[in-house]
Amino acid sequence: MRGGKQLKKYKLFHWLYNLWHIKSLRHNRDAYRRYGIHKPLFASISSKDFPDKTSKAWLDTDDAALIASSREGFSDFDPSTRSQIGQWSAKGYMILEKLFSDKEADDINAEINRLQHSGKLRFTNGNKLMFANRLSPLIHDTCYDKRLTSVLDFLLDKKVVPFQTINFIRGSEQKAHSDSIHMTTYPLGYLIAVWIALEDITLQNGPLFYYPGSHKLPFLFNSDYDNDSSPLTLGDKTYADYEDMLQDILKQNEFQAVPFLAKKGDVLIWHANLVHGGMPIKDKNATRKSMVIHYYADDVIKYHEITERPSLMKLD
Ligand SMILES: O=C(O)CCC(=O)C(=O)O
Repeated sequence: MRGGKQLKKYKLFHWLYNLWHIKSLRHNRDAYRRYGIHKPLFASISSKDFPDKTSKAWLDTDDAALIASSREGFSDFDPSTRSQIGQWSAKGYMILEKLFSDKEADDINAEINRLQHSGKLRFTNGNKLMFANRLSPLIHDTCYDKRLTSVLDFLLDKKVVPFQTINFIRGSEQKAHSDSIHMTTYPLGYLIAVWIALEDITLQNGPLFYYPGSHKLPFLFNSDYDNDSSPLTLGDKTYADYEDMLQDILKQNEFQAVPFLAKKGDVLIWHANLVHGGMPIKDKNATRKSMVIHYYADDVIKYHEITERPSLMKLD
């Protein structure tokens, strides 16, 4: 194991890093008070600190088909969006076709290209271009685009704030996972993600896939795969152990993976616990330009279950 990785096992390393970035943790202050968490903002935090393990989002505790249409703002959406909001509780995703024009997608692609060439944006974690929203007013403004946030705010019945953007030039080929173990909230259910196709997607260029209905599976935590931490160190399981556990759960259920064969400008919105990933790339030369935006609800506790770190939010 490399030195950096080894160091990250120790919670002390995270506490010092968090103290250094304490301003970016202030977003949790009111929520800690509201939910009775008596810990310093820089301390480790995990599901062990919270009493319950199920979503409290309104469309998870009740059925959107029954309750959404009577909520203020519902009639402002177009018929397709209204119908898909009604199916949110059952499906855990929705698709907004051609939400972005070709020109808007091209402008984002040109911006990402420019940021890469200037050296400001580099691949990390394999083939991810992270946090372009912190570098570019165009990407930043895209995260706050009302066409997106009006739907997201409605789905969570809370104001959303972007946590991160991830741009891909090629398919991720990422194995099935739920975002909730990466970006976790208390109460649960208050993460939501948007995936924007920045070019046409085919089976050749490694589409995103998702399992409709899988958001109803139990939320998974470190304790579910023996990855519990000690007071000073994180658990010793690997991310592959999490992926294997989820594969086993998927096998025991009837879910069918669906590829998102999007047209440029189409958007997929997914639930905090919807299982998804990236399909294999068949044409190794093909690009698959896309952008993910992960949002949290503004007023909940935001953290990362796997690493037990509170989320660092650069709010503006
Ligand atoms: O775009 C992809 O292939 C995967 C993206 C993803 O899984 C994520 O951002 O959570």
